[in-house]
Amino acid sequence: MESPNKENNIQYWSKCKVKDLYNLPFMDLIYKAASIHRENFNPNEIQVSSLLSIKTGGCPENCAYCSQSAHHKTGINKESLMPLDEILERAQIAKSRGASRFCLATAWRGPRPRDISYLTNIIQEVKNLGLDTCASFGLLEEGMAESLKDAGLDYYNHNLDTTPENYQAIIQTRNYEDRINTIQHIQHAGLKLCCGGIIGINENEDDRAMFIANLANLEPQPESVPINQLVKIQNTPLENAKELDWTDFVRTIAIARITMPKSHIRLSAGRNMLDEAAQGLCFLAGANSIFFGDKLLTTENNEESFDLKLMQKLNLIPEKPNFPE
Ligand code: DTB
Ligand code: SF4
Repeated sequence: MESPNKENNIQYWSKCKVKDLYNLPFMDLIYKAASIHRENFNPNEIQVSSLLSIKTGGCPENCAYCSQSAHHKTGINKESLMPLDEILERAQIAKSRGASRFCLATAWRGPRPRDISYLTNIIQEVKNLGLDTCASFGLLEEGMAESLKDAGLDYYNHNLDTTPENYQAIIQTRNYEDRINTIQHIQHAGLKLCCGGIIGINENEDDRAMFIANLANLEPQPESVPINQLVKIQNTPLENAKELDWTDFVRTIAIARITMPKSHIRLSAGRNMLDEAAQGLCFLAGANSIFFGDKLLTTENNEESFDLKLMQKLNLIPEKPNFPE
């Protein structure tokens, strides 16, 4: 069961405690999560991020859910790095549509030392547009997180992906400890951590509870928590994964909100598989961040016009961007 961490009074979340939450009657769970949400945030505000793949396809990693792995024949081809002016054009458009954060992603295992200088240049230029920046560049070697931080990077996205127990079933080209090492580099460099993972990958309720408990037990807790639902991609090992019921998605959001009360919980990939009402329920259950834009990395997102209408119907307003004074 839960016990306070003596050093800094942070609550430790055991699997059984999180599972008890997960199994609460649905209405009780949503009510609890919504109450915690409004104690910590304005429930009518939503943080808006925009995502761009700046280096697509041909990834040497073999994540079983991914369209960009060179190990699966998905039809997504290896492209070269997107030119800076195109990246900036996309960032400018995202900003004009209300995004406060621009997330740059690359399909590779991690940057090579010689990649750092052009990555830091991209970060500086995007930051100069008045956007918060987030990078999802994979595993980081010693010193890289500091260089990115010095360039003005605000967030680094590095997911726990799934549980340590389930890790090798989903990804064989790296291990859970590799992820933890990079997370430590990110936090030691003073970068904000964006860390979540993916559900709907044949995990069970125990795995979901453990996955959220592991996120909640990170110290400090991640500032941003993307919860992704599997988008089934043809010719990947998970193309026939068992269906995730929408209530399980909402329950996962709710337990993330309860266990990480001060984090932004992001409805990430697979959001467009939920209808308007289910997305609304996720916001009630504590989700307060979205990816906005018709496309994620390679898969479809909610269309912008759909999201604008949804936000209007639910009276949700974008959280103010953090522009420098
Ligand atoms: C995260 O957890 N979700 C984003 C971001 N981090 C980089 C990626 C979503 C990708 C969805 C699949 C695709 O579009 O290819
Ligand atoms: Fe590569 Fe990321 Fe896809 Fe894994 S999820 S195969 S690391 S692009």
